Order: sequence, then C-alpha cells, then structure tokens
Amino acid sequence: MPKILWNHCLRDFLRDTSCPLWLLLLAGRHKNSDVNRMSSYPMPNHDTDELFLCQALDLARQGIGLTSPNPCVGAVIVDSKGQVVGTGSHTYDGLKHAEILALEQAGEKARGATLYINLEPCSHQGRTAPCVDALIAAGIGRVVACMEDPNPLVSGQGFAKLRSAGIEVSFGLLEEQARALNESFAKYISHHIPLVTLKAAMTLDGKIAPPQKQSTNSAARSGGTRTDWITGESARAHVQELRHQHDAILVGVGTVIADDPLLTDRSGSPRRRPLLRVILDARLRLPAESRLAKTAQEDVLILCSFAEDEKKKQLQKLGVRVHQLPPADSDGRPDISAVVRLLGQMEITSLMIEGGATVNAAALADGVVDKVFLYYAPRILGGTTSVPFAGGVGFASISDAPYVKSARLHRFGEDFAIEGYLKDPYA
Ligand code: AOF
Ligand code: ZN
Repeated sequence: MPKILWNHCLRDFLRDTSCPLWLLLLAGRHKNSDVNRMSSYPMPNHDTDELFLCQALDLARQGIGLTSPNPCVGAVIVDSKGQVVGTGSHTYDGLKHAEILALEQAGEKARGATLYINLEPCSHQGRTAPCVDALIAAGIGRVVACMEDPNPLVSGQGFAKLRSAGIEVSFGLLEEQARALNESFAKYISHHIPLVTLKAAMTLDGKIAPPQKQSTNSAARSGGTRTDWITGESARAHVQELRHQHDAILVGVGTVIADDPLLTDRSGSPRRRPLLRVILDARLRLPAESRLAKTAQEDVLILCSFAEDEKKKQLQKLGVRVHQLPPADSDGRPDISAVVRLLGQMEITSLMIEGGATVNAAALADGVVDKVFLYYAPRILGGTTSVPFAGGVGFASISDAPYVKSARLHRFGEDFAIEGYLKDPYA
C-alpha cells in the first residue's frame, strides 16, 4: 500500500477523531507491513470500519484533478477474514466507477465481503451501468459508506436497492471529510454551476497590495519573478494545491496588468483538463505580450462586453478564447452570476476567484461566493491608499456583511489561513 495513504489517514485521525492509541500504533505498524494482516488483530468493528473507510477516502483523494465533473470515489473490498481483496480509485477518463474496479480485482473473493466506499454506490444508468447491480451480482454482503450521493439521480436509491437485495448497509462514518472532498461535485450536480471559492493573500490589516504605483507590474519589472510576495513559500505552495483542486481560476484584467500572473496549476500533480484561466476584461485590454496570452493554449478565456475586432483576432490567434457577455454596469463589467452560469455550462464544477479588489467586491456583492480561503501574513501595511481585500462600496451594515461559517484555521509557518463557508455547498 502506498505510504502516503496511511500518512493521510493518520493525520485525519489525529485531527478529526478520538482514535485510541492502540489503533494508531497498529496503523503505524501497517506503514511497513502488509495491510492484509489486519485480520490477526482483534478489533472492535467500528474502528476497523473507520480504518478501511479512511483507506477508501485516501484512494478517492488520488482522483483529485482526474475525476471532474464526476466525484472523487475510492473503494476497498475486505473479505470475512479482514483481508483487502480489491481496491479502486475512479478517474473520469478511466470511465469505470471505483466499486467496479475493486470488484474486478476481488473476483470471486467479493462474495460475502464488505465494500468500504466514501460515496453511496450509484443506482442509475449514466456513462456506465448501475454499480448496485454489479455489487448485488457479485454477492457483496455488507456496504459501509461515508455519505449519500448528492446526485439527485441517486441520493438514497442506491442504498435502498442494496438493502432490498438483503445487503447490510450503513453510512455516516467520516461523513464530514467525505462531504468536504466532494463539495464542488455536490454544488455542480444539484445546481449546474460551480462551487465558488474566494481566495486572497493579505496582511493582518486586510491589504492585498501596497499603493498601486509601487506594486504595478512588479513581476514584469523583475523579469517575471515576483519579489514582493505577501505570504511565505509554504502558504504559496498550498495555493498551488488549491488550484489543483479547481477546474477554473478567475481574475480581473487589472490584476493581469499589475502583476502579469501565469495563473497555472504548478502543484506538479496530474490533471485531466488544464486549469481554465478566466479573465474578466470588459474592454479587452489583456496585453498580447502578457504571460497569460503568451502561454495560452485554448485554456485562457476572456470574458468581455466590448471587443474591438482586430484585438480579438490577435488574441484568438495566440490561443486565447474570447467570449462576449452583455454589460451589467456602467463600466461595462459583466454580471458575475452570468459568468458563473456560463462556466457551469462548460462543465466547470469549481471556480477559484483570485482577485483583485474590484472582482472580490463584485463577487461578494453578487452573492456568488460559496466559501473563502483567506491567507494572512503577520504584517501590517496600513495607509488609506494601499489596496484592500475587497473594494467597491462594501456592505452598509454589520448585519448585511456575509458571515463565514464553520471556519477552520490552517497554519503555514508564521502565516495562517481561514477556510470557511458563506453558503452550504450541499444546500
Ligand atoms: C463516479 N465514480 O466511482 C462513482 C460515481 O456517468 P457515470 O456512469 O460515470 O455516473 C456518474 C455518477 O455516478 C456520479 O454523478 C455519481 O452520482 C455516481 N457515482 N461516479 O464518477 C464513481 N461511484
Ligand atoms: Zn457507480
């Protein structure tokens, strides 16, 4: 078993569960030994279930970047002696669902065995046949899942069909982790629009940049390498992980002109579709010599209201996609809800908005933001002309201001981040 699975598992146990010490020692032992030997340890059922579900969740996480617009799903089949006889991890291009891959590995050994899976097995005909039928046919005796499938075509019907075939079904263990893993799938499959995360890196006093003159095109000034990062290396590496989890990233053209960013996923992990780089650019000001335009391979999408024909052709020749949307304000900016709907039509399940201040404010004002990931460095910039996290007119009263629920704190050396929700992705 890949070492990373157990490492992730242990981290989750330490963070999210009150795992007994003996179980941690046992899991530690598995790092260097064969997981199949688990059967020789007398363990209460609940903890064994949690351990195998943890393994299924780790297999599911291997699909991040490879499953969208489908969910991340991992499956583990364990026989009556506690031996792992099959595992599966879904990828969209691989077509087969995780439980089918695990069943194929298990073969005859699936009879009477338990399936551990992070998501309810499907009961509908999609690109593939219903998994519940295959599980019933293979003689699976018990199914332990983390959560119901939020897909309205399934939601509960998979479990019902398994139960009516005499299979013992339980779900709800490690549900919080499982729901977090597939939150963008849940939003997309129910509403056909992406989950929108607003990300920003700022000083403790909420500034994203010093007064504009000093920060303008710092990357271009220093030959493409920025020297004025607010947060440190470890927080910035985490941003790459966040980009890897997303289908699309969006910034305003002002940010492109000021910073000349690349907006690519540099996590180093594989992905099935390139990160779609979306620029809100009402008047098609994107410089043809920007790094974005120079690296475009149909993965840069400009959303504009007015497009001068010659500039449009010039950018399109470079591999930039240009799409016109009706202007929603006097400056010609499109409505961000219309942008989000358009991205949903392109099978974008997750969108990360990375600024600047005008776009951040518009996204909050339009009510499209589902969650925030706000990074803070221990600095205080001060001043009335430095750039705030969100510009515009702001909210008129405390009661109008969006409330961030279920906030979690992450540490990155001396920097930290707040991850929290403005809306429930499963609502
Ligand atoms: C997956 N992978 O491992 C499981 C899924 O069009 P299809 O046949 O690929 O069906 C996709 C749906 O199947 C998906 O929306 C979800 O409801 C369900 N379960 N999907 O992509 C899997 N188990
Ligand atoms: Zn399925």
